[in-house]
Amino acid sequence: MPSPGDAGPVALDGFELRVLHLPLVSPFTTSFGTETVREVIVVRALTPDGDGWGEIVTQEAPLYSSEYTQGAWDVARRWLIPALLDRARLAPHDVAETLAPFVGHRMAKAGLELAVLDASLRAQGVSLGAHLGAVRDRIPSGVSVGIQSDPAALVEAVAGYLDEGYRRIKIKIKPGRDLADTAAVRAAFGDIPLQVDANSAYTLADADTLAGLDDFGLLLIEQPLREDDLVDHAALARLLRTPLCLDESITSAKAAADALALGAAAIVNIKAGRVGGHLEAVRVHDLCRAAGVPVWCGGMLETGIGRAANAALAALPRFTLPGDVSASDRFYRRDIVTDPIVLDDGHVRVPTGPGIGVGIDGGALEEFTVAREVVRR
Ligand code: OSB
Ligand code: MG
Repeated sequence: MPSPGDAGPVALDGFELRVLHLPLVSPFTTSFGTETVREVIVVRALTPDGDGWGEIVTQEAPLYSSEYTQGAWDVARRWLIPALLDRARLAPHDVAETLAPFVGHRMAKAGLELAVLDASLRAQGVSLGAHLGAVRDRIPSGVSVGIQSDPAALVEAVAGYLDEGYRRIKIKIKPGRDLADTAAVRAAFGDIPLQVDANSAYTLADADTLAGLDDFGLLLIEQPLREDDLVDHAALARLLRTPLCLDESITSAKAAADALALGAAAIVNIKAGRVGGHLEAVRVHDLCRAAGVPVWCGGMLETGIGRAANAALAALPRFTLPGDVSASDRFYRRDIVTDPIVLDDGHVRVPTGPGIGVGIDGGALEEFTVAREVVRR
């Protein structure tokens, strides 16, 4: 059922998919591995009234989630896109429902939905921020810092980001690289807004180590346990003073409601890709807002396309903590948009142009494309 705020339908001629390889300015190491190149899928919705752009935020390997580039590529071209092209006209709010019979593959669905949403909003001259309910024109910017060779190198990396003006530091941790790394950052920089992200690297048996993090006055501990471990997260939460925040576990608004009901999270990281799209992300936001739970906007090393869309999402009212919406140059020397997001006084601007509000740099897009396919109706 359409509601008054819904974006109008588009006539879909087809979709273009591209796999991009973007070199990172420095390696990014998490508990699940090191990346030096960002592999990502860019989606272009083709309509008679203009193109729309989206990004499928999968990574090359299924290490953060079960989704990965070639799986997303296959399910998009074999199943998801044909289902969307079956509809003569399609409104953005009908994308998720049309794709609902296909289990999982939320990042692939989110990238397709964003492309349709962008095409629709560009045709209507409405910005994504305005459409989603943004209440700010700029947002405070946090940065996610990968695991470095040792705590001294981590301190040096964090110093650089603080100098640039980032308003909140998140450091990645894993077993053996947790307490000393966190202590080093606290000792070097005092009372800065600081949080840690474990990307599911621990079990409940590590509760004593994780309780050791209570000494550092962190804003939160992000996803210490596995994606499915909601009950264990709830048990862990009772053993810690530091608030637990879930990332991987929050795969939908329903999953968020369940996590909150269980006491598995006091704070929620919202990523549109992980929950199947920006419209579902707004539903996660709305239910957290109703429950009095703070949220912040996570990131997946997005290109300028997904980064612009993240900035729009992060401008909603309950995004009260700085998110991982950093400047494009934190990851990339050259972006694929004409107006990459920059850091200004520790903030990033919420785009105001139609749709995601950024233009595509065709030359850069070509430079980084390693595979391309067009699926037409
Ligand atoms: O867990 O938040 C995460 C990057 C890839 C996969 C998972 C995560 C991350 C980050 C980087 O932390 C966030 C960013 O885009 O800046
Ligand atoms: Mg995370």
